[in-house]
Amino acid sequence: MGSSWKCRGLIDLFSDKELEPIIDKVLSMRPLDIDDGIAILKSTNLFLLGTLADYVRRQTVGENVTFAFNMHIDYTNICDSKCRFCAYYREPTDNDAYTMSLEEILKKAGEADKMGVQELHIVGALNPDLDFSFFENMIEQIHTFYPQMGIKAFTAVEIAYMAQNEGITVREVLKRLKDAGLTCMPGGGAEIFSKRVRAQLCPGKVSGEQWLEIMEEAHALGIPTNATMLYGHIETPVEIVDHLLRLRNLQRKTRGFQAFIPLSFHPQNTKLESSILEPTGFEDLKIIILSRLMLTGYIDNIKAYWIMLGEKLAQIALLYGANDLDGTVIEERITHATGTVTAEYLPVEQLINLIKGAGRIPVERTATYDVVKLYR
Ligand code: V47
Repeated sequence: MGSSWKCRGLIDLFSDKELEPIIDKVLSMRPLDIDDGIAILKSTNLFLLGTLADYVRRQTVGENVTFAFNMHIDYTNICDSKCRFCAYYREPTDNDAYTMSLEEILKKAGEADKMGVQELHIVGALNPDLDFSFFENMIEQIHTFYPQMGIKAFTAVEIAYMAQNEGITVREVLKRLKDAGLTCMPGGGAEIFSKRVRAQLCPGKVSGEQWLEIMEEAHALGIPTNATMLYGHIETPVEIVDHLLRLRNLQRKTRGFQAFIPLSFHPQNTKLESSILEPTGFEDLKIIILSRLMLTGYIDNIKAYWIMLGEKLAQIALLYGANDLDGTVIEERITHATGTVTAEYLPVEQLINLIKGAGRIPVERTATYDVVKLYR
């Protein structure tokens, strides 16, 4: 019996007339459209949808769950953008405003190297006092001293800001960073592409269209990138599905996205604290399911980011479509600024335990998803 028939049998257990067209499309590997995405978001049949997402995950990436031994270097919290969903940014005059020097950053990279870190995740904020040579030197020196470490650095938003401040093109910025040793780019700053949402939450940031153009430019230069989506604030179901479809359209053209990371909103310590409750576990799992089902055939790696989901829900997300668990995440500051109660970092043994506990095979990966080590 084929595996889609076995899946069909399970699905019949949770029978749901409204989801029949989606079930048919998924089992025959046809792409879902905007109405399918909205129907998934409106449905409460979590077991059925989870079974479908898990089926698709098995067909596309198998039983391995990748994780990175990674360290975050959040080089500054002084930011011109002042997004309403952010708890991390500071004014230059705030007591806890900071900017790391190149020496401090190199010291951290050295510590990371000693620990066996494979991926440095370097992001910060839009700090007008930092000029392009700071970023170029940072990447160049880390790459020179620690050439074996993957450098995943700077969101599309930071890239646009560097280009604007330096008076050069985005392409020139990306090219010079790649020449300096940049391996790939994180997917931050995507938020939700909707103009309506961006006007209310982050009017100082590049538009959704500009974010996508910068990623297209990076992909054209051979820089792989990730993509994110911040959900659980003022966005509508249509805006969520539209975000995923726009990513799919670009991926069809470039094939440059290596992973998709849904980011669950944490309102604490932000301007939205008093008006918005954080997403429930049910919503978090639905977004993981939706991501797997909408992006199948386009972006294979769906990341469960335990810093935002919590370790236990991130583990369960592995049964609902996720295949990548991020990561050891040493020294993350952006989400921790919301007062989140997740651990400071997870040792490799704990990641392996979570993955094995979900019945899957842990695989340590590089920043570009090559296998470092398989833990049977
Ligand atoms: O761009 C900001 C989001 C992003 C909050 O590419 C918030 O591998 C929730 O992009 N609650 C930064 N989210 C994190 C990020 C990321 C994380 C892990 C892996 C990768 C990757 C990328 O965090 C920001 C923004 O979208 N964010 N504030 C908040 N209060």
